[in-house]
Amino acid sequence: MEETLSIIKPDAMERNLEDEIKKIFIKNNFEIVKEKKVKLDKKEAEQFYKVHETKPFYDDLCNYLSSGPVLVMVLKKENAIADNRKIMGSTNPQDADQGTIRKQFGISIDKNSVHGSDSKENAQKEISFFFKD
Ligand code: IDP
Ligand code: MG
Repeated sequence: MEETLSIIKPDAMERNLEDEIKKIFIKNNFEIVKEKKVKLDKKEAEQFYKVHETKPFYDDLCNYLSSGPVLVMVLKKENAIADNRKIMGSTNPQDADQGTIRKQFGISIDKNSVHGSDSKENAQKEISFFFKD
């Protein structure tokens, strides 16, 4: 069994899509083992997205992630990290496959509704960033 971190981002929270998105995870055999609704401040968003600090979109990204509440979840199943990335779809919703969360709900490359860890190492880091027990 593997765990990954998922975040329902502010654009999806604003549109009250959290239950609909959670149902997609459950239907795809993920167990939601932990969840909490949080509002990050800018500093926390900067820490979370530190891997992107040299990117031109970093500041906008951190402003956006800290712009409203998000739902943070630990999802568990076999191959959770890769399988979550698969059902999320490509970063840019325009490029995402039919049936993916980003295709269905994403508005733009920045407002793409969900985050998912991209590797074992980052999953561990991201889970402990939000759930320190
Ligand atoms: P991912 O979320 O699919 O893993 P990353 O490359 O890790 O994509 O980028 C993190 C987040 O930064 C993306 O989800 C998206 O919200 C934002 N982002 C990525 N590339 C761009 C861009 O070119 N312009 C604006 N925002 C971007
Ligand atoms: Mg990423």
